[in-house]
Amino acid sequence: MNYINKTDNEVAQIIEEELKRQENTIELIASENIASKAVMEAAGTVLTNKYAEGKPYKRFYNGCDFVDKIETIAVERVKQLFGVEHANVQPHSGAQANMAVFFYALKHGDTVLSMDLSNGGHLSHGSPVNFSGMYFNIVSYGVNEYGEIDYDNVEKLAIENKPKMIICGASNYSKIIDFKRFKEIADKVGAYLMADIAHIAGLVAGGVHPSPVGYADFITTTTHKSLRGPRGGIIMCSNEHAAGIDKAVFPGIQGGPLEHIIAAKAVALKEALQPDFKDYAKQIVKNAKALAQSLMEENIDIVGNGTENHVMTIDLRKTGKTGKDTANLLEKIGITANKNTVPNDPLSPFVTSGVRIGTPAVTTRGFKEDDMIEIGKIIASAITVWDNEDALKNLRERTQKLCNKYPLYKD
Ligand code: DSN
Repeated sequence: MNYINKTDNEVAQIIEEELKRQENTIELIASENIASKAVMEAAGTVLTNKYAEGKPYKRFYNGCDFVDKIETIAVERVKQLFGVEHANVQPHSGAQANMAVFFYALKHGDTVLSMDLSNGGHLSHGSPVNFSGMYFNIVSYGVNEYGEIDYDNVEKLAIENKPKMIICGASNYSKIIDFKRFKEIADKVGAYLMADIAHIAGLVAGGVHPSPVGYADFITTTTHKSLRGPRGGIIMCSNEHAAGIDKAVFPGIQGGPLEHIIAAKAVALKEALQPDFKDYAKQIVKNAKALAQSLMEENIDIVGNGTENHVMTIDLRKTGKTGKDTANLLEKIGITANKNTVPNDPLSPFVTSGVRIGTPAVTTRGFKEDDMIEIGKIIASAITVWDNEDALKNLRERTQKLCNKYPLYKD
């Protein structure tokens, strides 16, 4: 921070405050993680100075020798980690990765079958307020009261609506996704299958969630969730679609790639290729199961009665509390999470009856099952004591104790 301090003390101080917030908070936002110092170092390098429109060794600018090497390493590592034929590491985000697939695979007005946002889907899978919902004909599937995809219903909707593309993969889904079943449905109606594995990419890489490779025509992901890299996106596909996907990313929807972020992606991918990343992925799931169990033992409902991956949704309906108020309350006692709708939520997405929680970030920090049991008890107590300031103070002390036990960064 030496340089920022000298140039812009105002911003430097706010970054310091954010660091303290992260150090002193239990991060349960299911889509967040804690990137390594190596990843952050790569993101903060001279590579930010470089324009490199185009693909490695086929650029529109000179001076790309070194960014070519770095981008090639990143691509090769994606191929190795996920076992895919082709990867494009240039998408600036998961939404951009999804947009590029839409741009390549579809024409304006084509029909897409995807999971509804309020049932766990993503904004860029067809929400009416997103480009995907504005320019394409979206047919949605949801989850049943147990929080599970009803595959028979997906098949029925596919047969009725003949989509050009089916999207699987979610922002809030706590069950294993049956990619094979999705592929069978897509084949039945001649649709492309896109799997957005942004949330579960680290679990797929670590071997604790089945892979969509071999089933999905296009696989998109972010790099900053369970994969634990810098903020960004990746698209994977077979060689058949490689040239078209690359063209859709550039010049289709993006200009110059962020080569400093691509370097950080390469570093994160190297970390994910190490044997201990498999242990990390396993621990994410163990921690999530322990947290769900602890909450349910404390009489807190969880959508689907548990989780099979890294994420779950607290169902607050019987408590009379809203997701919005509960997430705000948790923040007060040092736990960050986000309000989220539950299946058939009677409340609006701005209020909600649920809170989504997940374990990738706390697992990076070193939390184990016993700590998750304690977090479950703290959350349940908070919902019970609600506005009892003394009791909340005591809960804040308990979350601080956990934060002190596991420093955000060890050195
Ligand atoms: N993917 C969303 C989330 O899960 O938080 C953000 O776009």
